[in-house]
Amino acid sequence: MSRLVVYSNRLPLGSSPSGGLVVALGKAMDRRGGVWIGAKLDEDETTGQTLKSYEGASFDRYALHLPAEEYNNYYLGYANSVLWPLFHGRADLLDVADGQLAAYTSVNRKMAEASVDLLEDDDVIWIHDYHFIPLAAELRKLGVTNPIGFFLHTPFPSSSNLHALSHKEMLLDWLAAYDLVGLQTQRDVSAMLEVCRTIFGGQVLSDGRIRSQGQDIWAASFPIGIDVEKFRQTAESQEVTSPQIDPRQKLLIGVDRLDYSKGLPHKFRGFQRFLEDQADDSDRLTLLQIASPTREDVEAYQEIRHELEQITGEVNGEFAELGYIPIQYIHRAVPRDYLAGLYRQAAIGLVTPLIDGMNLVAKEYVAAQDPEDPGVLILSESAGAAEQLKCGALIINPYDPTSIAEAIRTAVSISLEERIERHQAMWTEILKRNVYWWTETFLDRLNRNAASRLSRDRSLADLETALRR
Ligand code: GDG
Repeated sequence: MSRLVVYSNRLPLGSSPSGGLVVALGKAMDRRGGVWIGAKLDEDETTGQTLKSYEGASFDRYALHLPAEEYNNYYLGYANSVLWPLFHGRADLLDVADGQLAAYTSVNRKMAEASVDLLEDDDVIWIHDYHFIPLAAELRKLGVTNPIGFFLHTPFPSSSNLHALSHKEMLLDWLAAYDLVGLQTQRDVSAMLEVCRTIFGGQVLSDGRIRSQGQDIWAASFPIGIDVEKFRQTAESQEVTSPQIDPRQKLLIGVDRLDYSKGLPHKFRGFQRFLEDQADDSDRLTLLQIASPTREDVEAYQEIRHELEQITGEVNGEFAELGYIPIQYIHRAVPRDYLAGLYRQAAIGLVTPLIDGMNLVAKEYVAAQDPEDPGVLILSESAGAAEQLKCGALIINPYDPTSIAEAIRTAVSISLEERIERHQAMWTEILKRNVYWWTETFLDRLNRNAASRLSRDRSLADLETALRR
């Protein structure tokens, strides 16, 4: 088996809680081994742009250390104040400033230059997420001919959103340098086709490639998954050790990074509507929301935090009683094992992003349930996970508080038989397409695409030689 070399901005260094990318990829790397290369703010600014190795994992880890100004322009700037809002349909939150794009492209170039000597001839390279879209093009410039795949963890932007991006034509050159572009869902594949057609004048070839302005992009959807069995075991074993919830209260659980794409204020408003409409309080429902801090140096994230604190105060002020607090809002990360146990105790999983590439929390909630007495998943139609989990989840429109309130009402009244049926359907789906399925199907397709590129290149070279003779 070829060695796998993975690139992503974030590395699993154990210092702070992980987002979805690190959680999923960490599982795949633990099982398969290989090399994982990330980027990092050089806190003491002594190491410059060197690639520093980190021992202590079952795979090799390296981080490109970047000086503060460049890191901030690349990470907080272009990646998280331009690409992230744009890819999540929030062109209104774009915060464009001089130097961001230059830092983004130069970090990608430096990453290629700093890591190229680590690469071996039969390595398979897998680059992750919007921080490193140009990386394959930079590696190709340095003569790398290995299979290179890309996976976008966010949604692919619609053409109307992409219009807001200056220099958008670069995206085509960047994506065309890959042998495979992996997207989360069919929705994203359709968005990419639309962008290629309307912005780049492209068309789909008979073998599925998208050809635009003489360049080809291979794209397909590979819904990311979790280690379902392992998560179920953790949830089972945590049933007793994670913090116990008052059994007289039914628990709704929400677990999200405190990001504006996750629809947290909308979730709270939906719960507020449910409380307002509740005819009697025979069912005491508590919403436990774990909202781990993220990207706090970006202004839009400070605003969402204030908004959420304000709504929490409003709802609790109106509906709390002695011994009952409707919303428990925790702006802190909790240990992963505890999370698993909390999911299992919760009668309802409330996942309401306004838009989300996939949403692993929805899958974790399903995996953690007791199959003989499972809870109900309420899921936004705009989460990528809805494509797979609509078979068992109650699907809501996150913009409509009434839709959320009605789903909560339905969830508390669903019979045990129906809960088991819904859970079984979702369980079967997440088990079939778990995180290992995701890795293997992506890499298998990547290797096949790269082999056909190399054979096309060889035929072309042979033809040229023959013509020259
Ligand atoms: C991106 C895409 C896509 C959350 N709070 C805590 C904690 N978490 C863990 C969850 C879950 C992960 O973080 C979050 O994953 P999501 O998928 O829900 O969301 P993003 O971080 O936005 O991930 C997303 C994903 O990449 C993978 O492709 O699904 O659409 O946006 O695993 O459990 N973990 C711990 N404490 C917390 O407080 N330990």
